[in-house]
Amino acid sequence: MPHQKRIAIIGAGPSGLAQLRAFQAAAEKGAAIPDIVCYEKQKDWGGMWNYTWRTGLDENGEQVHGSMYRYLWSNGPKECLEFADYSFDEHFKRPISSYPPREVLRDYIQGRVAKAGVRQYIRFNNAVKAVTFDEATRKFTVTAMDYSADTLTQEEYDHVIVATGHFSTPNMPEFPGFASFPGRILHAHDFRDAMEFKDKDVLLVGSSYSAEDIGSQCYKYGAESVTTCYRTKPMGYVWPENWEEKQQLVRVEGNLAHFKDGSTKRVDAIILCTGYRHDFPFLTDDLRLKTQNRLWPQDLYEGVAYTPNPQLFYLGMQDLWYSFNLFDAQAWLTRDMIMGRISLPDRTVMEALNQHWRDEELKIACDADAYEFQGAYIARLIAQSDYPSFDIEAVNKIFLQWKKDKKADIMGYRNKCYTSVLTGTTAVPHHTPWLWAMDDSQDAYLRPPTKPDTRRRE
Ligand code: FAD
Ligand code: NA7
Repeated sequence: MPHQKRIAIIGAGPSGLAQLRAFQAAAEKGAAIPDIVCYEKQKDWGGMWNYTWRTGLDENGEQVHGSMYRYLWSNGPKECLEFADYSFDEHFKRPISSYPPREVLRDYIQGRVAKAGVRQYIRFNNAVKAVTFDEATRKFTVTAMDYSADTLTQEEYDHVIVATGHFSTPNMPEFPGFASFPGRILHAHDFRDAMEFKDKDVLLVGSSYSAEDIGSQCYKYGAESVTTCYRTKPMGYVWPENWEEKQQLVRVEGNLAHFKDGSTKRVDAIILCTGYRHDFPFLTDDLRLKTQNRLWPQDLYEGVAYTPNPQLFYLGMQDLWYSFNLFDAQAWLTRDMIMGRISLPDRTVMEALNQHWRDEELKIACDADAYEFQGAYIARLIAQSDYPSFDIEAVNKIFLQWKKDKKADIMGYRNKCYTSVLTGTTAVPHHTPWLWAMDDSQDAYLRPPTKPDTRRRE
């Protein structure tokens, strides 16, 4: 009898779930799949899309994974992330808007895997503490803390797939004067509810997605003023009247923030929207991916197989334009590499290809180059597996339109509708414009509004 491979998946967020669905899809077609264990430190699946009120440490003393906050709505069109094997139409049975709130997207993510019946593979409340590799046996040992059983387990695997995300461990710079700032200083990772900053003057450090969206949340829920500051380049949108974009923060004195151009602003709170670090505290150094948040992390053959030890895989470690469908393309490819349907070339060949794609990445000059680069990457992966193909050119066009819509109206772009490249269904506008839609629950989203919400400051 041939040896049945054992594989460990770490994380049951969209990437880990994509991996489970990929194996289940192969089993559905009659293939013999490996023995699978998915470790998840939270009590439920969904990864980052689970909301938690907690910050700092969780109920087990583990680092809280979640960085999502109340009132978060998708920041890109859902038509750009739709699973090619499970459409929004199939899940919701009717057209919905293009920018659903977090809870609605979470429901969509879990709908596919509930249908596939893969929950049985997941050990919830299990935090992976260590992964080591034995050169002699060529096996990994995964040590995990099972908090439900209060037991430390150790098991051997032929492959490990790291799907722990990379938007959880904050990159947290310090600026002179922080130690004596009289207000609250927090990282975006710990931001939970914009109502906390109602009537406050808020400063956000950074000029990317978090600064833009948390600033917009603060504006929407009644901050007195919003100031964002940039290190490299401004976001450059047409902001509301009480929103100012400044050069880099240089220091604070009491409540007074000083910026590089010499200007100042009195602020009540500072939110560091300074990004995240790829962090794998459970991996030995020889197994640990070391990268910034970029489109082509080095050492990952086809963006997934860890070149120094290709029995180890990473999912979703790229800077994300595409997301759920990117994880899927990676998961299907990883499955086929593990099941021997795709063979890996020699290390030198893998390294040369990695370098080739890094060189191509370095030529990227604008946003369109970036999502086209990632779209072409996904197309390459899909061509090698049986993941259903979809019209990536058309999705790139939606990204282009999204960028234009944001430029035209940063507070109104979420009211726009796009057409699914899978089903041809055009989204319908949400019943309430985003700026006025205060309740982000799935119930409120899916039912007509009963009364206007008046929480927004006039
Ligand atoms: P995650 O979703 O982060 O899941 C990783 C899982 O691994 C978690 O469940 C975690 O508990 C588990 N885990 C971690 N360490 C361990 C361990 N040691 N042991 C066991 N389990 C572990 N993407 C979009 O497409 N659209 C958006 O609008 C969008 N908005 C975002 C807003 C915010 C504030 C953030 C932070 C991210 C956003 N993203 C968005 C990106 C988002 O990260 C991805 O959509 C997606 O969640 C990544 O999936 P993942 O499975 O790779 O990682
Ligand atoms: P990003 O997209 O990685 O952006 C990080 C931002 O933080 C970026 O503007 C950086 O400026 C800025 N940054 C980093 N370090 C500093 C320091 N020391 N000083 C000033 N500014 C700094 O992270 P986000 O959190 O915005 O987005 C990550 C995900 O979360 C994304 O997928 C969203 O959907 C939600 P730079 O441009 O490098 O000068």
